[in-house]
Amino acid sequence: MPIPTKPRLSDFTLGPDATVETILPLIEKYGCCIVRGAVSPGEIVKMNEDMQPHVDEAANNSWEGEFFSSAVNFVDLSHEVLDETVGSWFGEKCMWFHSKIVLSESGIILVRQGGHDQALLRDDAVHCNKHATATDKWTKNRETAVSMFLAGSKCTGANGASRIIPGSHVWGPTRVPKEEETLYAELDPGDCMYMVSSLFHAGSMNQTTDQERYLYTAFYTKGCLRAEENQYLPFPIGAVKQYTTEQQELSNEAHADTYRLGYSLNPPMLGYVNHASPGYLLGHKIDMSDEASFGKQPPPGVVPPGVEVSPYA
Ligand SMILES: O=C(O)CCC(=O)C(=O)O
Ligand SMILES: [Fe+2]
Repeated sequence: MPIPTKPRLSDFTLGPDATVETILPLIEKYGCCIVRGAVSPGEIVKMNEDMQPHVDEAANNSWEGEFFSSAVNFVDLSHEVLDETVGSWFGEKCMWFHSKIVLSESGIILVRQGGHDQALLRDDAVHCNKHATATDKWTKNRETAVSMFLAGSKCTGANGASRIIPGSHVWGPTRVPKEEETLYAELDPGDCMYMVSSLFHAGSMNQTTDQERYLYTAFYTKGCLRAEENQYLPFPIGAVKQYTTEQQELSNEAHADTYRLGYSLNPPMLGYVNHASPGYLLGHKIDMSDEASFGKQPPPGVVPPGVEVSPYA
């Protein structure tokens, strides 16, 4: 059902005893759900301590903690929304393929003082999820990913809490996200927000002078959103380098062979390594703006989607 008035956070907030059964109806209606106290304060303190050296270094983001120990709902919810079974004819016999989630991304988003509001976006644009039509009733097959934002610090409108547009997961391609439709997802440490990747949201400016906004993030995507043959594990990077040309000019075409092996970005950042194109591991000079196509004009004949007006305005 479309949402007639602007929702409040409390409309899609649950306590620590939330289960997939109680979370899912809120995801259906709002595209997101906040679980208060999903992770205990003690665990958050320990996670923050463990991460601090890595944050200080800001280079190597790997961390071997038990990230999901309390927030188990996230794994179950992701299975629930994203796992898929397809029946396909093999001659006259129907074969069934069961696809299960894979971890798509994990990290920390730390917003320090200053910065600026990020533009409202749908994360699933990376998977070319077009949402060709708006719908009154959300269904799982609209989604390519599910994310969780776990607060490592207090997240407030002042210090850069994420902005979200509850209900925007059912919008079609012509509906333009407006700032007046957003809510700040205000969280205390240990609170967790689950979100489907069709939901409009954005990071926000930290207007405080003495606080950092600290968010642990993780995404699951469909197990079928990858190449059929794994091109990365069997081939050591030294072998892949053999395919690279000696050309050093700033031309991404020069590396077309290894791009096709997956050592490249799908716009804007799908397939990144350490926030860069994997081509850097092969010693390529990368023109990120070219490869990631940020701000590029559409090709001739492709028109931007039309514009629909917000009912809240
Ligand atoms: O920093 C945030 O609050 C959210 C950022 C985000 O979701 C994004 O960059 O897609
Ligand atoms: Fe995002």
